[in-house]
Amino acid sequence: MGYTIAEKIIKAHLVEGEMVKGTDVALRIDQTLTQDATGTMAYLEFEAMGVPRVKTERSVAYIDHNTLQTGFENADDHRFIQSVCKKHGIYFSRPGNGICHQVHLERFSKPGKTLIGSDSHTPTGGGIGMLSIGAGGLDVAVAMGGGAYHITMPEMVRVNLTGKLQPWVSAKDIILEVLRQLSVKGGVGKIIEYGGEGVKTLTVPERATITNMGAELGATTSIFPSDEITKSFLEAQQRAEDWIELSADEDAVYDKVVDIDLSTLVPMAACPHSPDNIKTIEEIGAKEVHQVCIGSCTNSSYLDLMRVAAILKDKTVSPKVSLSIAPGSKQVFNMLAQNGALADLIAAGARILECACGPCIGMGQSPNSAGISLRTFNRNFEGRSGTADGQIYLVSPETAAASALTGVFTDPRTLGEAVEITLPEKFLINDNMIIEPATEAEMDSIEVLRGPNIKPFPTTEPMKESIEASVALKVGDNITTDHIMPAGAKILPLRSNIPAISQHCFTVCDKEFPERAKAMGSSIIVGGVNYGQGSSREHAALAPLYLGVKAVLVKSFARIHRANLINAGILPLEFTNEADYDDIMLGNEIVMPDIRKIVEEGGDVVIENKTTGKTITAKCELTQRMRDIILAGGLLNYTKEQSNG
Ligand code: MIC
Ligand code: SF4
Repeated sequence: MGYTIAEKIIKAHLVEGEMVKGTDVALRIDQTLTQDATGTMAYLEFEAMGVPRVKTERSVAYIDHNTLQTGFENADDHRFIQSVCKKHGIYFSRPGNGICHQVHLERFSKPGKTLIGSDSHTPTGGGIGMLSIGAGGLDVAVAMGGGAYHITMPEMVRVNLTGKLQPWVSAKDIILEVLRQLSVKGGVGKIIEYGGEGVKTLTVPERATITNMGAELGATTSIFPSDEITKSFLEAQQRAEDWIELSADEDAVYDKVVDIDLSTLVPMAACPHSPDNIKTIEEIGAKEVHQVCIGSCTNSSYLDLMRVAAILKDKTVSPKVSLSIAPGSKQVFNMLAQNGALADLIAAGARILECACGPCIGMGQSPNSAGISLRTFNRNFEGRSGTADGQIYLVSPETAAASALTGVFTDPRTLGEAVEITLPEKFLINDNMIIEPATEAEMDSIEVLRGPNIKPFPTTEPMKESIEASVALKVGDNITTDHIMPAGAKILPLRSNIPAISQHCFTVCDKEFPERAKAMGSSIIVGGVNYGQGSSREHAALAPLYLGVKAVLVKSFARIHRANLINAGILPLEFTNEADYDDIMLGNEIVMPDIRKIVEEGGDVVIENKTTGKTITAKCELTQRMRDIILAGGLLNYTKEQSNG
């Protein structure tokens, strides 16, 4: 039996377990990446582990999320990360150098290698044939220390691409079609692999748009083969030596196959408030548009922005629209500046932002109230833009640019002859914004610089014999990490300060939650299906932990968030019988007798509801390692226990 692309990489990196679906496998990690919003915590955790120098082939820290610097907090975080990197062997990408996934793709990604990153869009690297997985900061810290990364061996889905995209239809429309077919939970527990003749029609940045937004499927990761197209991209980045060929065996076995004929696709949008709420631009009709934002790790490559510049050239943005553009990296920005495309964007009236996440994470550019905003981004969760009633549509750069000109939803196919942009034979290479770490001889003399906003990682205790708690919150289906731990310009600066950030936990759903949970002392949260979808932010577990949450009881979980709960020592429970969700209410007092023993030995968890008198059971399917982590009170305690023997 042959192997899929992902199986080949997993096999070559397997340090524990066997490639049996649904079982725990531990992988050797070649590269890690962090960004600043999750990075401070990850490096505090790394420091707490006491490893002097990273043991990976390449670890890189990016500053791209918190670049507004409305107070001292972000700048302090940047300084802290820069000094930690210098000391411990990590490359540091300075603010202004670009969005982590775009820069990593350009400068560091390697086909056939493994990468974990403390950001859910790390799978962008799958566009170059790298097994790239989003994880919590603590998992990344452990990997930097040389520890393996554990995942449940996923199922394999093949997306078979045939044909060729019509003019004006874009890679974004391909992933929107996959989301339409599979939904935001369709990828949970799966790796999505792209194959078929249609793959040869897509460049690496286009493939990366698709794997990036595979995060919205809930997938473990997505991956493309590494072929001649990958080779020419790496050659153009002057990294020809990093290329290897990689493809699935003819007789590789997939659990599911999805067929997409590229020639049948049309321009689409993900409508408010979910990335899988797909309509064609034609179906939406000539609806008014108030704002257009082009950029983010999904669509800010050289190709994307050159196409936008060609559409906007010699025209003016509609007076009804505010158009902002954030190039994905300094490489892209610089190339646009040198070839004149930047001048075309400026002349058309685009508001040029720095190379960073910016509006994607609510750092500025919030739309007007009830404003309709077309964005080339990957997430349109309610409130994420910073405007509670903002209506966010996710579209391709072509649709975004066409609509910016007209002021209404515009199918780019109405623009006439398509613009032909090809990848350059040589990208502009200038890594002067990437700072190398100190040598081993110098590292001891480097001082780590901390600011007053940087508070230590919360301490946790080993699990108690039984849990007595109250229900502090009951929420519905598809709760995102933006509900649990909102971001945006006001809250993001508190990412290094768990006591302060926890005051904002779940406030978009229920303003009283933080105070109530604290007053209860020991509490649980009840939720529906796909709880915790979206970001990898471990703050969505650490803030509840700080507020006294002991367990989260839901119908089903999203992968990274579940792992983050376990890493924080919070028990992830799933209703054995989903109908029991209806009977458990806010304020109910519950007991989980002998919970420590159940976690140790396995089996269903018994939950006695003292308020209603009803007893229900919940599933707690954990691997042995996960059990040990929960019993120890989280991954940090567990890792320390392990290294103390
Ligand atoms: C996001 O897109 O939600 C983020 C901000 O990049 C997060 C990480 C974070 O919350 O810091 C992600 O996707 O993991
Ligand atoms: Fe940044 Fe947005 Fe990408 Fe997250 S999704 S890494 S916030 S650009």
